[in-house]
Amino acid sequence: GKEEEEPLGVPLALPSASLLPKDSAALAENIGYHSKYTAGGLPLRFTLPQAYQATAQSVGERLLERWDTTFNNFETENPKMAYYLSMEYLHGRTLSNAVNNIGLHGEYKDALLKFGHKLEEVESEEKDAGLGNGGLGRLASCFMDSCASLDLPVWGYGLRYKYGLFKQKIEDGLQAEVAEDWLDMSNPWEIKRDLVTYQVKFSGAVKNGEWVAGDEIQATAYDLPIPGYDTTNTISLRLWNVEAESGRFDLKSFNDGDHLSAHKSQIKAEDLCSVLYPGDDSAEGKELRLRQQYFLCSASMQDIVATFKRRQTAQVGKINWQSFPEKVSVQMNDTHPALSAPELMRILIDVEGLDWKTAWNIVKKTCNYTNHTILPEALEAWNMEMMESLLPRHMEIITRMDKEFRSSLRRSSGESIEDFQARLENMAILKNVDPVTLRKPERKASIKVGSKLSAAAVVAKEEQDEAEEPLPDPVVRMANMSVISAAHVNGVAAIHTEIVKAETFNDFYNLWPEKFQNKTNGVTPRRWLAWCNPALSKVITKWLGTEEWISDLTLLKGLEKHAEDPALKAEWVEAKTAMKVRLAEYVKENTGYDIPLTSMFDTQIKRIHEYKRQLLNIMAVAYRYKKIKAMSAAERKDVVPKVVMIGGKAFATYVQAKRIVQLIVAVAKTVNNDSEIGDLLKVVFIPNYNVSVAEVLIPGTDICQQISTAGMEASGTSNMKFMMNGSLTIGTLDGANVEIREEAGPEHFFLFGATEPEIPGIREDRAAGKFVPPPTFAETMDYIKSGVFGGETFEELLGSLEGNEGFGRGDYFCVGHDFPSYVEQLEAVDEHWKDQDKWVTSSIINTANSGKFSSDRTIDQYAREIWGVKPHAVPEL
Ligand code: NBG
Repeated sequence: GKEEEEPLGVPLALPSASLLPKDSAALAENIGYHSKYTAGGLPLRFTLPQAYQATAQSVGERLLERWDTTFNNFETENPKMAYYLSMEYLHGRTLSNAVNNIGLHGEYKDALLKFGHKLEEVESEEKDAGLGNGGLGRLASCFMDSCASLDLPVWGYGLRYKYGLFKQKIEDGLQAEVAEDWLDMSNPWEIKRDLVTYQVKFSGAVKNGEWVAGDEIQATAYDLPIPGYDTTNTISLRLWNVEAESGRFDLKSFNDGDHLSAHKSQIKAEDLCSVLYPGDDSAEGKELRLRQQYFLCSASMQDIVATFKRRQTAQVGKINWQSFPEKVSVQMNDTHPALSAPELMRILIDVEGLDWKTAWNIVKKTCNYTNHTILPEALEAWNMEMMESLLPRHMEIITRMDKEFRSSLRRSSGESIEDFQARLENMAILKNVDPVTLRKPERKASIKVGSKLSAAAVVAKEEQDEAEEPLPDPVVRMANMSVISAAHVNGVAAIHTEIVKAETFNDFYNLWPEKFQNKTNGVTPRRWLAWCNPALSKVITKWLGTEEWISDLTLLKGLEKHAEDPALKAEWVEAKTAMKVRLAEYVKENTGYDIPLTSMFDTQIKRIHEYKRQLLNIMAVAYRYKKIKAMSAAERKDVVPKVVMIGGKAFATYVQAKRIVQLIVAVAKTVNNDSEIGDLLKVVFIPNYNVSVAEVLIPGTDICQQISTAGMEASGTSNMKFMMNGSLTIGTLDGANVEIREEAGPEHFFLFGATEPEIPGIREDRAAGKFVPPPTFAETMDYIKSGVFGGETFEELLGSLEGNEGFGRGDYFCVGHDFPSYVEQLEAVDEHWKDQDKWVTSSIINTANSGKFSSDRTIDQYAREIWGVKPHAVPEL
């Protein structure tokens, strides 16, 4: 890296105490200074955007001070570090979280009031950093918060996409996507490190053992400070960016007058970081995506190695490579950063001169892999030819890894040769290759030139060749490579880990049972309870008599003994109502719909996906609507008034998901404008669901929907956020629902649907034509098809639920099967709601038992059981 070549400069002694004042008067002065000198915008005005920029600058300085202290401490004390590599971070907004985490919320609030601004309004000016698709990216951000708060020496690495996840609009009842240029206002939180740059090579060829690249791109580090709660410890999320470099500008073409191509190579390079790949639980096999993945892995691994060498040299005086795994642990967030392993091999062998065996021993003690999905379509497999042309040296390394793995595998006693070969082919890294050469297999015996076959025989042979299926392309299976090169492999909820062990990676589990662990996901209680739900937080703190729960969420358990106390219940309802008011205002402003506060607020928010079954939800809504319409006025008095809210983005090319959005929007329009129904039922599609929208929706929700087909949702994390905020859950036995129900107690959870072991049988019956649609389900299908919802018949959408094959899958997600038990449990929810006293107790009990789902617990387990890193508190400033 360039960093090594630059003179490091004279060390800057850091003051041991903070230089920056923190009282509100000084903060106001500081904000005034920044609005004049650094915030730009309109000269001598103090508009909201300007107030945001100035406040961000002021907070940013305070973070920088902490960040420097933390970095300096890690640099001089050289603790073992864990590095979290992720292609996605769904960071959301920074300002509100930062002022709260560093304990200056009140001070900044007062300071801004001096300018006539409300802190919440200033905070709302910030655009969400949406550098992720869904749960996987948000999990990474929650993990960063917990690592910092637990004083752990951890850094995150990712990419600085120019365009994050698209903005969703609803136009003419359909989803439309708009590019999200989140950096257009400049990002006041990032610190560009001009001296931290690395060259990342692509293409070319390996000549005499040396990789001569065809193309080189420079990665530049941008650091986002991640402040821990109630600690000085402020860690880094380092995002790599491709900068326009003078080196890439082709001066010769420019001088020759070919201005466009002079610019071209520059543009091509910058393209690398321009977009976040869409996809949550789906893989997109595009070359640009592979380039991005390698860019992340290469820049990060070079940085990690450089840091190791620098610290070892300074502390120990020499570099002992054997100690690398004692100083470094790498966590690969799904298979997207799987190239970390071969990249570390390349650096250790080609750059540092280690032999294969030594390097491999280091790599397999250093890397760890988290699996986040068992959906086969999401398991990445890269075309070998493409990989070879883009990363020729890595393809060599991967082939050798595969070869050694294959030859290390032994037949187990009683295993037939055929079974052994099948197992080997299932576990190997390379697929569709000749098992001996590990290359694309040659077609067997074609007709040799000059052979003595009759003309008829030649024709017959040619016909036969044509009829044969073309040989499938060899691919590199990233999941297999990850398992083979990782010290530890983990799933993200108990049931998911069991499936991983028993199915997805069963052969690996039998071979290396000690590698496999479960790490049930968690969410940060700071953003997802303490900061997003000020009303409930106040009540919790009052009744527990301490704020300690914010850093030790298990303390919430102390609420349970008051769950029947009328005084707590009254305060609980008041807090919930305040959050429902805030939510209703949001809905009014963003959709125009009025929603009645006394209704039950029922919410489903997540990416739109068939397995998440928003279709099941909206079909039950249609059924409810039909039923209410058929009721007499007297019967209607008994109906529980309900507001059903659904939010989420559909992958732009996922047609079926977009049709689901269309149906929800259509149902909403019809139901909400039906005067006969009035306030008994309201349906809202919440547009542009993202982190900051979730912060409003979750605290205001009474019941949340976690209704995926059993076995398909690895964990889910919104379910945990809802539980913390006192929402009840209706759900299947899937992902973290299983553990949520265990913690809350089954009487405070509404369970329905087939269980995971039952699903294959249900699908088989279906395919065998044995499925009889339940009458309520068939009736609802017909009702929707009749065109009640805006004249549309939704044939193609509903067709996927029909027949043995349907439009492809024949109700693969078992919507029809689960419909009756779902409707039954929705009725149980209504009954529970009618007894408000009982409901509020259930709500308190849910919050009280949500302690397990803090990401502090999850991260503590990663630190102890996978990374081997210890808390390393930085001295107070
Ligand atoms: C998602 C799962 C969720 C899980 C998150 C975080 C991917 C590939 N997986 O169920 O679908 O909560 O990961 O672990 O995005």
